[in-house]
Parts: sequence; C-alpha cells; structure tokens
Amino acid sequence: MDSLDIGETEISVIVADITTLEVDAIVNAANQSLLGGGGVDGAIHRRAGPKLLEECRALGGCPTGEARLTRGYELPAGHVIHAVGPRWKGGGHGEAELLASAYKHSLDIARAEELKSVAFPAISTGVYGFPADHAAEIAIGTCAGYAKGHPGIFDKIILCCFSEESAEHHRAALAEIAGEMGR
Ligand code: AR6
Repeated sequence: MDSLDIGETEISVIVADITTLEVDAIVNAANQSLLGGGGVDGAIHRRAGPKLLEECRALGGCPTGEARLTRGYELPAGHVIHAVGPRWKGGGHGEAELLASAYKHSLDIARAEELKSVAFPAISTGVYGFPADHAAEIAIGTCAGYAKGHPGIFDKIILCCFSEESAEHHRAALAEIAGEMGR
C-alpha cells in the first residue's frame, strides 16, 4: 500500500532522493552536533549550500529524540527539520521510544510553523543501524497516530525511502495500519 488518507492528511510512501522534493519541509536524519555528516545529512547540506551550515552552527546542537528547524536555502523545500534519531545499540536502550520521539518532535515543529507538507527519510536506518522493518513500523505508526490526533493540520506526510527494500517495509507497515482502521 503506497498511501493512506487519515482525516485530511495523505500519508504516502515513495522512493526518491529527498533533496529533490518540493514540500514545505524535508526532515534531515542529523546527529547531535547538527553540523552535517554523511548519508542524507550530507546530501541535504550539499544541495542547500553553505548557508544551511551557518544557520545550524547557531543552533548549538540537538539532543537525540528531538528536532530543530532551519530554512531550506537552495533546496526546493522551504525548510529543513533536523531530527536526531538514536543509534541502534541492540534495542534495550530506549531506541524505539527515541525514534518515535524524533518523528513526533519533527511533526510538532511543522505543526507550530503551519507547514502543511512534510517529507521524512528513514531516520536511523543507515549509519545508525536501526533495523529497517522495525524503524518503518515506528515511522508509519507515529505519523499515522499524529495525523489521527491532529486532524486537518497536514495535507501530506511523505515517507521518502532511498531503496525499494526500505519502501517495502514502509508499505507493509501502512497496510497494517489500514487493516487496523478497517480499510
Ligand atoms: N534521500 C532520501 N533518503 C536517503 C538519502 C537521500 N538523498 N540518502 C540516504 N538516504 P543515514 P542515520 C537514506 O545514514 O542512520 C549522518 O552522517 C538511507 O538510505 O543518512 O539516521 C548523520 O550526520 C537510510 O535509509 O542516517 C548522522 O551522523 C536513511 O536515509 C548519521 O548519519 C538514513 O540513513 C545519522 O544516521
């Protein structure tokens, strides 16, 4: 299942480079320093240009499970929400809760700023080693729960996967939620 409408919010799963998306905000899978890195973080900073790093420096970092907002600069997206997911350490260190918190915090920021379309990468599933299937359940479950709890806030929440395999995990999680909702 590629998309599900919850209230007025469409939750969808796509395979794309998140730096190409024309949305109100893309979410970055950042680290606590907010000073850039590899993976999607590196790609976002490259495309946004040096002013993004300048704005990030002024933020003074971000704890795991939280997020911070900047402008998008040269990106087609208007804003970047820099979320810090957990490193996977076997599952017994609050990783699931911290990952859910990173999604929820990002959506709280988007809601506060009245950003209507938000795209997420699969936070923590690259360098940070979070198992992709478990992370997808948390990503989809948190976004769907948020859309249900805050009707009319978002037009679109996009889970922007970088591989077909990652997308399959997110589609399966979306189908499960749809089933629970009787759709
Ligand atoms: N568009 C969408 N998804 C992407 C892109 C892209 N352009 N590039 C990679 N991905 P990762 P993490 C996917 O490693 O695990 C950085 O160094 C990728 O395939 O970017 O949260 C930060 O600075 C994977 O599915 O982030 C941190 O230090 C997902 O994005 C650390 O890595 C996340 O992979 C964060 O690690």
